[in-house]
Amino acid sequence: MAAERAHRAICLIFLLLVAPVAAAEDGYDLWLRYKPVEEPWATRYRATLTQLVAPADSATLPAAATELDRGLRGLLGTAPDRADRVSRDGALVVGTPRSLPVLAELKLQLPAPGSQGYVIRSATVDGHSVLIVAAADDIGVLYGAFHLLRLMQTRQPLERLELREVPAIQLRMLNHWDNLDRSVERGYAGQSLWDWHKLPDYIDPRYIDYARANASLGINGTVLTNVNANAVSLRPQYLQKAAALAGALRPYGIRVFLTARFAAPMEIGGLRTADPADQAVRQWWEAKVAEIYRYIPDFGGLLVKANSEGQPGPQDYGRSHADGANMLAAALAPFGGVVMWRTFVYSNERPDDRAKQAYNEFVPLDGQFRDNVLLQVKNGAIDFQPREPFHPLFGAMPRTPLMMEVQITKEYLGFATHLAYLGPMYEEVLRADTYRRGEGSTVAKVIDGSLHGYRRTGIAGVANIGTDRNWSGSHFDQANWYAFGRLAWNPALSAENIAREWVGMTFGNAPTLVTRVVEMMMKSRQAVVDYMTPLGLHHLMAEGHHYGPQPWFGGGPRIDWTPVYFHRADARGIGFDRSASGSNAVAQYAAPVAARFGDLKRVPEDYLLWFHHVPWSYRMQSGRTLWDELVHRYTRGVDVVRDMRKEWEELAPLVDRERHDQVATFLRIQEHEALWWRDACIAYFQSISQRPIPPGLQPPEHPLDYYQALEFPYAPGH
Ligand code: GCV
Repeated sequence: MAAERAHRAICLIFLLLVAPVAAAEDGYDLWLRYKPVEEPWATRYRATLTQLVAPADSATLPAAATELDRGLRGLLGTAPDRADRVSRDGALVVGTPRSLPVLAELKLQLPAPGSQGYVIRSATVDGHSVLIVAAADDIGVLYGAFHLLRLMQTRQPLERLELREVPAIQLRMLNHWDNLDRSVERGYAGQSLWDWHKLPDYIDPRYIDYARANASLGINGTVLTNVNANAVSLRPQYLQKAAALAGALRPYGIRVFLTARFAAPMEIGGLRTADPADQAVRQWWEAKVAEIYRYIPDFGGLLVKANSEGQPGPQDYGRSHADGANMLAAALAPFGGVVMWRTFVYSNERPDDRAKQAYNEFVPLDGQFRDNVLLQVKNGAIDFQPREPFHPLFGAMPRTPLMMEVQITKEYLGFATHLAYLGPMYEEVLRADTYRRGEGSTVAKVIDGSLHGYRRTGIAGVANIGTDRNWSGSHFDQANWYAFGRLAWNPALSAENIAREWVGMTFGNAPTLVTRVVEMMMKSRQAVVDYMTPLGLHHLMAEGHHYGPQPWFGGGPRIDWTPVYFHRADARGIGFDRSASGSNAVAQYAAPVAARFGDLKRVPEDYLLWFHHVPWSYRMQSGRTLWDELVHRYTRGVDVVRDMRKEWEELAPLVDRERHDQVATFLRIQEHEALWWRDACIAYFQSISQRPIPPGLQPPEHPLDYYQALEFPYAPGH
């Protein structure tokens, strides 16, 4: 340990001597900074990129050529000469066989048209060795151009390349929970990017940079409006505005989607019902959808939250979710649009475990949806908690395409200030094994369609993007947007490699910097789990705004919105019994998974209190009692944040001052809040367990009533 520290210190001193002093940056450029490449890479790259042959005869190809020009200019100081045909070794040839006939002659075996894939490979053209970025469709060329730039930004060799990329998932979506008044539900990065008031006339240049960032990851769809939908967004005035946004995003391969408020036929259509069985309602939607397509010919479709948390839906009329979804799907089908129908439904009135309700509601409907409907399922059965076991719906609906929804915004992981890299969380759920078709039936295989042969596939991330100069509210939260996009393209990528890429592109490629920042990132999400909701605890956050801990809260309008409903702590123990002796939610999983989760001895400790009510005296794998382990985990979480602060301080010479300062300040906030979470939760649970703080660990700084008295009436994100 000491030797490792000494080695790190020596590396750091060495870097201090050789590293150029980083100039201040505000984070606006995201991972597309294109800062000058150092030697020997610069010379090497220049030799491989002597000429740019990139015809620009469509809307998207110029975007690719412009990005390459911009990127190469930044990375290499000058962009290679533009030419119509290859005349030198080292030409970069970029296009489709249609735009560049020489690419057709090369018989490149490009990914199929419509697949959005591309190749990057070395070849010989007219006797010259060249580098080719080619695709069957223009959008593949743009994706390939970004890939090439990424290789350079992360200092990868360009010689003898043979890359072929095809996205694993068709719809790679951002969901903006943005309201028409520019507030953002659970958004912590300023206002909504969409300046509805100035649209359609004013196209903020940020829309283009937003599109570039998304295209660099392969994100190809955006839902502009909140799932808690406002029917006004479907009025012509707003459709015109959405059309202007669609026009700005189109060259970057991003299609626009909207949310549909189920009661819109009543609220803006003057009808007396929104019953999907009513002919007038069906006609209203048909006309509305046709109208949308007049404004936005390549409109993607509608995302719907229905009969959930107060939103209207088909059940208001005694109809099923399938009836509601199919009505909209029928209207969209002639235009090629899809319905993404959310499965996030639960009812307070139903006495059943909230975790079971989506499965109970939707599994009986498997096979009843039209073929342009996808069900959008959250990663876990409750609600984007710091750690949830995978949603039991994955694998349980073989005849209905399920897409996955994750949060990129950190509603439950510390808003914008806490450093929590979500790559490992996404990876965890994607790799989770549903066992629905034997071992290896991972969630990734469900959503990429390979497990059940889905014809349509999708994944959605609830965006963390706003008007903040750095887009995401904090520099490190950009990594979550990045990781989501990269995994949406290829769910098999590793979160750690993605972090490495991102750090290189965002902060720089100095090996010490990359290694140490990646280490911080990789432990950061587990730290949040530990100081907020260790051992499978969940939903302990404050009511309403969700800022900070409130495990004692048991009031409010709905029991299933209260922490006491979820942790069930009593004198005997703590945890939600979802085993066969409790709500039996485990039975919703395939038998091998149910057997593991349902058995106190076999359940992974990370999910222990999610599935079991466990005595305080229960002996854990560490040999400690459950109570002692709980206090240890809470403490461990805070300790990791303290370590991250120290590590970040040591990296100051390698990061520009402006970004370093902000991260350092946010880490200070995080340490303070992590301690608050720890102490408040321990103080409360101790009042129930009546057990002493384990020797060597600090008791909470304040008595329980101090934490209970804290109020945050204007906490953001409502
Ligand atoms: C859009 C959670 C959030 C809500 C959100 C809801 C959903 O309950 O707190 O703000 O509403 O999830 O996903 O629909």
